[in-house]
Amino acid sequence: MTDFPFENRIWDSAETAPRAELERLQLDRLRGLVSRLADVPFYKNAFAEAGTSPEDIRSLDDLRRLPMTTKDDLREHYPLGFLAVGRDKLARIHGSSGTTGKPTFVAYTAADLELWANLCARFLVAGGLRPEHTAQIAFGYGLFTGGFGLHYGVEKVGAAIVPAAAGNTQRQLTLMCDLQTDVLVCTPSYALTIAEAAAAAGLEPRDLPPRFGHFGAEPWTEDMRREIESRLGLLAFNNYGLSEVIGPGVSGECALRDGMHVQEDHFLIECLDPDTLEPVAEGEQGELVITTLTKEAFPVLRYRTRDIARLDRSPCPCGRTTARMSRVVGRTDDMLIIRGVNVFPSQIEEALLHVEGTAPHYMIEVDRPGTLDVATVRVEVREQDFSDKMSQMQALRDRIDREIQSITGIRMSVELIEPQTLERFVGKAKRVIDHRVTDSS
Ligand code: DLL
Repeated sequence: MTDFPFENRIWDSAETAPRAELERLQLDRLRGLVSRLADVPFYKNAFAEAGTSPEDIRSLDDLRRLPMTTKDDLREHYPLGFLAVGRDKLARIHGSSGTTGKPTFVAYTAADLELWANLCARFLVAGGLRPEHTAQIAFGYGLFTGGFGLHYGVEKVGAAIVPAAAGNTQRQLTLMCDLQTDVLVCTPSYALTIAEAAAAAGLEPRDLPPRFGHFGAEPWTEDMRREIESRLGLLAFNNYGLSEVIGPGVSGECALRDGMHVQEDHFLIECLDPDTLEPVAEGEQGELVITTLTKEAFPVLRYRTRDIARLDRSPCPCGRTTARMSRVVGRTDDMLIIRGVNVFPSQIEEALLHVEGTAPHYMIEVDRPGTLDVATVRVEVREQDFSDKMSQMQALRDRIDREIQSITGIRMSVELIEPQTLERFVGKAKRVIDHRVTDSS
């Protein structure tokens, strides 16, 4: 018997459909999607070039014959060249945060918004949200899909919402304590910022009302989960999504927190080698490529997410039959190649969290002063561990140095800095400065 930390509630019976039934539904929906896409100029051309037509889709394996979509394709059809319905059918337009270049826009019909709310409700309920709860949403409300996406998901479950939005951390604490919010929704890095502000205000984890946290929108590690849980005194759940696909709601953890259940009745997910674009072996790490099966306004076919993760199709004791994706270890465009070795920022985070005495606040800077790459990790020392004694600080630096080397395989220069000196984040954290890229562009 599996022990659940709380009642294992399922929002929608579709989440537990037998795999054969699910796959029949997927095939049916894929065929419908391909016919709808034949009216979108980009796909019409891509189908013609690839010589495929909707009639060619006889099994789910035929997906592999269909063309892919990239972020650049969306950019080239800026602002709304991918619309599959008339403007009169639109109910909402969101934008991708895009750190480089123009933003990309994504659109929703009323039916898409209803679907989105239900998909968010599924993972929220799986992660403990109940109608009697009050949820504090500390995501940005705006073009970013985090705020509104989670807002309507919580509303769908029937819980009360405090739409706090991101920022004003002192006020987040006041709202949390005065309104006794049960659930906190934000990015993991903002959860940490809130935890730090709570400690500075003399609040103990047990003084903080939230018992559940739903965090997503950026990579984080298992160690970071433990850190957030112990500092905020809650159970932390991971959820994943991206605006081009729908926003939050693509996948999320159940009470067992052993991978995020992908909502496969609405999204086909592939895990491919990013270089060869061939499927990786089951359980291996690869780039996630997602097809939206049911979205009306802005469907995408085989969208290359650039997110690196693993898929697990083994049954989960919670009863959901859907595949589970691992944490995202990083993005193909976040991956640093330092002296030929591939390093993800999440590996540095993992190393730092293994070393007692450092705060999980860090910045990675990469440069190439001559012909060799030099990576510097600046990391804050915890208040209580900061010391004027050179020998103590040197020993701490050596421990970090060894841990980074053992996890990444390469040496980096480690700089210890005083507590509270690095930037704090209210949305997605930005922890890498790569001068090799910025200085040459
Ligand atoms: O971040 C949607 C979202 C909002 C997801 C709120 C979860 C909660 P974008 O701004 O388009 O959309 O960014 C999408 O963020 O491709 C991943 O690289 C990253 N990401 C999202 N969730 C996770 C997660 C939203 N749980 C990009 N773990 C994605 C790791 C995540 N990375």
